Order: sequence, then structure tokens, then C-alpha cells
Amino acid sequence: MAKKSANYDEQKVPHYELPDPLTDAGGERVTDKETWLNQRRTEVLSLFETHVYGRMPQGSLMPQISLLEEDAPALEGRATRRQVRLLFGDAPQVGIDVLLYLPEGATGPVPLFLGLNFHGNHTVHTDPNIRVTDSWVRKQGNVTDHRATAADRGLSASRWQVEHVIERGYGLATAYYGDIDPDFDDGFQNGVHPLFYASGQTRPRPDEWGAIGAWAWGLSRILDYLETVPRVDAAKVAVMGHSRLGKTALWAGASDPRFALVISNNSGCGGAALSRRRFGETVAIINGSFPHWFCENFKAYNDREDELPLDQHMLLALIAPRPLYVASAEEDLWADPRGEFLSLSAADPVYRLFGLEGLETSDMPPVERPVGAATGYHIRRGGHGVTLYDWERYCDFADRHLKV
Ligand code: GTR
Repeated sequence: MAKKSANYDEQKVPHYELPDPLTDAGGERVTDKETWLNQRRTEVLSLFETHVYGRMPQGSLMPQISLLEEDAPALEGRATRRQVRLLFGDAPQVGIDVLLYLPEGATGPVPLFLGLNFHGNHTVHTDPNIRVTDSWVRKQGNVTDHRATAADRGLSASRWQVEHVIERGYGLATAYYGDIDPDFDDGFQNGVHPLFYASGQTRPRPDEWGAIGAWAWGLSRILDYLETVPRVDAAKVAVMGHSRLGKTALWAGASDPRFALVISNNSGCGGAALSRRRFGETVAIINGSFPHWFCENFKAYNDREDELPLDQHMLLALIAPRPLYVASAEEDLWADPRGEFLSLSAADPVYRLFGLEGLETSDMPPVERPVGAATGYHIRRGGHGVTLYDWERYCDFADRHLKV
């Protein structure tokens, strides 16, 4: 119903003005990278914490690390596979299973793509040795009673392209997002939120993290682990995500500057797309369908996008000067491809503070003509999803930025 009532007519996009990332809260203009990094960036980050995604907990929680499988030969000898569980808290306890493929025969530590998956690690490849998740999973494929089964091995393989990534010389790390926080609205009783409640607290405060914040936090904890793996170059980790997990990858990349490169695949509303355009999914629609994704404060902007003290181009700007890639799909109007492009283009002034060209152009390119420099963009044929075409472009972009 929401999809039908949404606007898909470019003529009906309301007039809007984007807040200027380079004008600070006191109305002063930011003209150099030092002021951006030391002052304005902190302000913008805090705006996103307060109004959109909520604050993540500050205190560290050291996980117990349990090695489920030591590096074993995989993918016909082209890679090794490691599986490890990061265990947080004691009662309740949250376990995040990380699946790590590393190219065999690399001469030194490798750059790597890290992304969360939607249905369990066993769905990213048909490899029979990947553990089938025992976490709650969404209905999909052969899932019954929210339990995963081995019959769904490789269900999402086309979205991961493991062989291609390995062949290009990158490692791949993934974990199931539901290990961190199951994706349904239960008032934040399961997943990682309760591990951080103050005494007597039963749900996050209005400016504290929702599910996207939790998933992004999980990505940072996986990066903590990757920093301990000698065969991984943890200074060259690209965080990647699709759709709701694309929103998550952007928030992880914005809030954790250790991520060297950030990729948003069809992330749409609350991700790369500009909220003020109200094209496809809107703030009111997303908060209505997924009340647990953002912080409570975000709901005040339902149908009041112009009152937001930010828009999503400022989220993208938080990633500067690190390389950032945004990808859209032609038929994925729900995610507003043009809004994703315009948002990335509007982050350019912040990249320029660093002497970098962001996108090379402010004209949206035709399908399957990637553009960009420090930031990159493509819109491919087809609908919402991740394809080999997308992965080829991500590897090309990473080759330019991480293999130098
Ligand atoms: C849709 C949602 C989108 C996107 C997508 C997904 O239902 O409206 O914002 O996140 O789910 O994650 O697949």
C-alpha cells in the first residue's frame, strides 16, 4: 500500500532547500579541512545521532572470541575460510558469527570487503562447510518457524560474488545482521540493546540507537576483530551493504573512521537518498513500516522533512575524505536513484575541502556508465538487488583507492 501511495513523479517532487554542510550551527562558514574535521564534522555527526540513528553506547564491551573453524581450504583452493564467534555479555549473551574468506597465496595482508547479510552466512555461498545460523531468521526460502535450514545454502549467492572478490585479491568478511539484533520490533528486548541498558532502563532513550545503530555497531566490532588477524590489512577495510544494510554501512562508515572505504548499494530512504525529495519511500513511510530502525526522535520528522536540521548528503559528507561509492538501480524507484545521486553530488563541497574531486560531474550519468573520483556512482539496469555488475564496479573502485 505504501509503495502505491508514494510519489514516483519527478514533477511532483516538492521544492526544497538542502542545509549547507559547510555552514556551522553558529552560522559561520567552514572553509578549511581542519575546521571541518575538528568542529563541524562533530556537530553534523551529533545531529545524525540525535535525530536519525541514535547514539551508540560509548563504553567498550570486550567479546570472548571463539574460533569455530580455523583457516581451512575453500573455493577449490582459491581461498581459506575461517569462522569465528564474537560473544558479548553473559546473560543475555549475544553471539555474532563471522565468516571470513581470504585469498590463498597473497604475499601480504589483504584489503577486504565487510558486509552484513540478510539471511545467515550459509546463504552467501553454496560452500557446505559454512555453519547454518541458529539465530532467528526472516521468512525466506525454506525457513519455517524462523529457523534456518541447510536447504537454503547459497540462497543469496548472486548478491555476494565471493569468487569474483577473491579473484580480485580481496578478502570477504560477513555476518548475519540478525545475530546482532533480530529485525523485528520487539521493543528492544533482544539483540545487543539490553547489554547496554542502565539499571532500570528497558528500552533506548529517544536519542539512543535503534536497529540500524546496532547493526552498525556490530560492523565496528567485527572490524575490531579483523584488526587482530595478521592476514587482513585492517587499514583497508571497505564496508559495504545493500538496502537497509546499505543504510547501516553508511552509518557505520560515518561513525567509525577506521573504515577505509564505504559502499552503499540501493540504500534509499534513511541511507543515501535525500529525504526532502519525498520520492519513493519517505520518512513517514519508513518509520511506520520499521519503527525499530531509527531512533525515536526521527519520528518527529514524519511528513516534516524540511524541519530536519540535516539531510542525507550530510551523512555522506561525514565519510570525507575517505572514498565513498553509491550505487542505484534503474527500476528501484522506491529507493529514489536520482535522490541518491543528488545526495552524493551535494557532498562534493566537503570533499573539495580536502583538495579532492568528489564526483566528476553534477549530471546524473546514464545507466551503466560509472562516474566519479574520490566518490563514485553508478546506476545499473534492473531492480533492487546486488549483482556481479555492482561487485565489479566496487572492486574497480577499491583497486583505485585501496591498492595504491
Ligand atoms: C524495504 C524498505 C527499504 C529497504 C528494503 C530492504 O521494505 O522499505 O527501505 O530497506 O526494505 O532493506 O530490503
